[in-house]
Amino acid sequence: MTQLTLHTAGESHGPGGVAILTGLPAGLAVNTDFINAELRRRQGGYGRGGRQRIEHDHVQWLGGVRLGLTTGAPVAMMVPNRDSRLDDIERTPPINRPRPGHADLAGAVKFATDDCRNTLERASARETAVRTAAGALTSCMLAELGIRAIGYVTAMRDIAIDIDIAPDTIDAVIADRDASSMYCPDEQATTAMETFVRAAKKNKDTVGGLCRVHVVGMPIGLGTCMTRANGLDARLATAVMSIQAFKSVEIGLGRAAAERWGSEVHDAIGYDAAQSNSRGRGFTRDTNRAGGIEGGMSNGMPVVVTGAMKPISTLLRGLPSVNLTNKQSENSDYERSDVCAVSAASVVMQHAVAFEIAAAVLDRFGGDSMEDLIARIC
Ligand code: EPS
Repeated sequence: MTQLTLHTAGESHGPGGVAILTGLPAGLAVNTDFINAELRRRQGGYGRGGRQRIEHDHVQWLGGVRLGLTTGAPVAMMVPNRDSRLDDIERTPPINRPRPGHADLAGAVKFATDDCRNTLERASARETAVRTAAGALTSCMLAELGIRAIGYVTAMRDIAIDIDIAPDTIDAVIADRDASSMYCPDEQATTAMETFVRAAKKNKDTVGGLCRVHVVGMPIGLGTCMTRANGLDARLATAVMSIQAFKSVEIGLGRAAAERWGSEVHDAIGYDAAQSNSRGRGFTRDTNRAGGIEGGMSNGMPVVVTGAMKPISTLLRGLPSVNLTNKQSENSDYERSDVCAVSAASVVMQHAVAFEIAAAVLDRFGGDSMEDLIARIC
């Protein structure tokens, strides 16, 4: 059994995004319809830009899948781009005025060029399309194990919701989320968030927000306390911070825990023998301020992760910048973009978290086939 790994390649305006997943067990039913539905969700959300009217994102299987099942070989997949023009210098010209907040300037200096184009082509959030497809495939594996993740928008500027999600309520929250143009499972908050997006558009500005992912059905002991870099919290933090435009990540109460007494933070432990055969082994908590992780390991409660997405770096109004060809002050270049992509980010984050949970499940229980894995998980 090899460790679950993911590598992606591909540029925003190249032929497409490709991903190679190694370590998935054989015999996993590949739910292509679910994966394509998640790709369409990633393209949606109030405030998305013109690219999403061009692309019809869907996954193409290139390896490791046969007759609808994984074979145990590396799984290769592609999300093709309709807007493919990487070598067309007229339609994909140099970018010499870096956008503050994007990878443009640091990339130009790092790769010793005054053209930010190659940097932005790879740094673009377009890469999250194939990353979402790969994560959604691992969500298919988790679903067969009774583990489910839900991602949604939980806050924007001074609007915030705070909800608990359990295995018997997740479907209702998914329904509320999917009824929202902002992917926020609260009608009033959705309306208020839409107002912020309209204000940003009117002011030729952009807006970010907070995304939250809950994972229910969690076994105890995923991750480790023995090598802290492999702690489940450490791995989830890395996964969320790897998503374009994310600037912070919190587990459970997160930063708020630092502002409270210990007696107001730590989740008291109970026991109910009637639940001893459940995933939580009968141990109960009345609160979940730890966000389902203690000492780098899952404790059987839902994992709760919150990520902060900064506003998109490409502003219609531009921002003060420098022309790299002559170092003269000029406003930043404008590239087609979104006003708000926080809804899309909640989809990307859901499947980035799912990928790490799947990796931790395979680390703890292993199994070259789904049959082995299902027999072992507890
Ligand atoms: C995106 C694709 C990109 C952007 C956006 C999101 O496509 P294009 O650059 O051709 O418009 O619309 O990415 C950014 C704004 C960015 O700065 O990364 C996507 O598919 O999510």
